[in-house]
Amino acid sequence: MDDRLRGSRVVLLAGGVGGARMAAGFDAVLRSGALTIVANVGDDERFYGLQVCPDLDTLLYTLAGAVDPQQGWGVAADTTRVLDTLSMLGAPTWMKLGDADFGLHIYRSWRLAQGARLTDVMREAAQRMGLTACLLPATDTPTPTEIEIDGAVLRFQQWFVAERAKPAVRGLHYAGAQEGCATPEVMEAIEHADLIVIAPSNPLLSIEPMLALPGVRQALRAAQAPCIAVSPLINGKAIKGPLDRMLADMGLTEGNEGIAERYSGLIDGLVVDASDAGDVPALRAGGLAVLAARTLIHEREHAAFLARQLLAWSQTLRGAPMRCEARRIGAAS
Ligand code: FO1
Repeated sequence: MDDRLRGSRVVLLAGGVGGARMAAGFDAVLRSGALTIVANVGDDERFYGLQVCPDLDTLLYTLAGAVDPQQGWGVAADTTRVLDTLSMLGAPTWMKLGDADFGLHIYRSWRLAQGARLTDVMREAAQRMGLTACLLPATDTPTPTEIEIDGAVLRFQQWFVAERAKPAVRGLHYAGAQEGCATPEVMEAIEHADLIVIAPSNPLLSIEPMLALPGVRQALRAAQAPCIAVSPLINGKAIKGPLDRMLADMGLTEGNEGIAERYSGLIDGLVVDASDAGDVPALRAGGLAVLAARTLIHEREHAAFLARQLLAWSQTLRGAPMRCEARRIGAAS
C-alpha cells in the first residue's frame, strides 16, 4: 500500500462486533496512532453497581487480541465463577459477564467513582492492553438507548440480551443525548481526520445514538475529509442481529437504500457487499458514490484487505464536487 495512505488519520464510528472487526482491519494497515475509533455508548448499562460498556469493551478486546472469537464479544476462554456465585445468591444473571471481563468493569467503576472521565479510563485501559489506536467513547455522559415496544420501554441490554431482541421495536429514544455532548477529543478527531468511516454496524442502534449528540452531524458535514459508510447488509440482510426486523417493524426503508437513507447528507460514498452489487445502479442514480466489495469480515487479513480498499477508494472521492453538493443538500434538510 502507498506509504502515504498508512499515515492517513482515519476516524471510525463504530458499534460492537461489526465495528470491532472493521477497526481491526484499519489497525493492521495504518501507522501507529493514525486510527481513532469513536464508540457508541448507548448500550452501556449498570450491573451489580458496575458500569459495563459493551461496545467500547468489544473494541478494546478485539484490538488487544483478547476477544472471544466465537461470540465476538467478551474475553476469550473466560470463566464464570463470579456469575455462578451471583446466581447462587439469587441475583439475575442474564447478561453473561465473564470473570476477566468483571475485572475491567470493576476498574472502570472504581476510576469513575474517583471522578475520572470515561474517556480517561478507556485511554488507561487501552494503553495497558497495548492498543496503538485511540479508542474514544462518543460521550462521557450517560446516554442510554431506550427501546419502545408494545406497552413498555426497555433499556437496550434488557431488550437485546434478556428479551433476545424479540419484541417488535415501535420506537427508539437516545435518552439524554440531546442534553449531552460529544467529548472535545471526538470533535477534534473528526475535524482533523483524513477519512471518516462509518463501520458496518447497525445504524439505528450503534451509529445514530452518536449522531444524536448535539454537534456531531454538523461536525461530520463540516469535516474536510470524505465520509464513507460500510453497509452492514450482506445479500440485503443483516448477517446477525435485529436490523432487518427493526427496519420493517419501524416502517423504515429496507435494504441498502434504507442504509443510504439513514446516512443521507452525511456520507460521500457507500460500500456495499459484492453480493449486493445489483443495488449499485439505483444507489448511484441517487447521487451517491458506491463501491461493491467483499465486506463480510471473518479474519483479520480480510479486514486489512478491506481497509486498504477503502483507503484507496476514498482517494477518488476527495474533492469530488458531488460530495460537496450532497453535503450541501443534506445540510439544508
Ligand atoms: N450479548 C448477548 O447476546 N448475550 C450476553 O449475555 C452478552 C453479554 C455481554 C457481556 C459483556 C459485553 O461486553 C457484551 C455482551 N454481549 C452479550 C454483547 C452485547 O450485548 C452486544 O454486543 C452489544 O451491546 C450490541 O452491540
